[in-house]
Amino acid sequence: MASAGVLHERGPMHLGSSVQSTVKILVVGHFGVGKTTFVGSISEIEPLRTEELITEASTGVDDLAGTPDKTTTTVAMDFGRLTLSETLVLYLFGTPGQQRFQQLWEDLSIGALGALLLVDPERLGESFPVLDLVEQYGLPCAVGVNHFDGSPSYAMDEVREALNLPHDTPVVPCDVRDRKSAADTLITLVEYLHSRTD
Ligand SMILES: Nc1nc2c(ncn2[C@@H]2O[C@H](COP(=O)(O)OP(=O)(O)OP(=O)(O)O)[C@@H](O)[C@H]2O)c(=O)[nH]1
Ligand SMILES: [Mg+2]
Repeated sequence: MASAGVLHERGPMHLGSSVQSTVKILVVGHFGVGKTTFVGSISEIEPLRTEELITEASTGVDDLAGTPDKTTTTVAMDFGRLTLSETLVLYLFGTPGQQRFQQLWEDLSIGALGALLLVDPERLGESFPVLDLVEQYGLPCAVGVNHFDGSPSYAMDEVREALNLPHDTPVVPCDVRDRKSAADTLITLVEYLHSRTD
């Protein structure tokens, strides 16, 4: 199975000749939960970002309370790549978090095998519209609980219960800024996807 021990330094890298499977994964979550940070932390190629400055037009639309230092937002997608083993490569597509870009899910979800749902335990309520989309597009998902500095820590089962998740949905702690943590979270998702095909 996959292992985070193969994390490569970032750079221009071609796919190895031993690669047998490429898997498309969506990285989803509400506004400002850390999707772009996650893809940037983990990608072995220079990540593609589509960030625009948050302008006054978003006043009253985007809730900046949880991330007051945030100045940009994703307007189309993030893209990155992670080689998980000699034979398995993940292509990561981060979705925009703002509800007004929801129609992009239609295209982004095509061919995706599953989704990593990032949640902020302090703003769990904002995850429900995203969970609805995950369900609508039929994406099996694992949940990464992004622990922001200074926020209290929560038991994973509390998060599972609050989000009303099925008992077999993996719920794991995750620091989106940390490459190893991000890789471990993706491995949890891949193992879950694999277990569903057994
Ligand atoms: N202090 C702190 N900041 C964090 C942590 N995790 C994420 N952040 C910050 O939270 C913000 C998250 O921003 P993004 O990664 O752009 O979030 P996003 O989900 O892509 O946002 P949208 O695309 O606008 O929906 C960034 O400013 C991160 O540096 C954390 O654990 N602690
Ligand atoms: Mg983003």
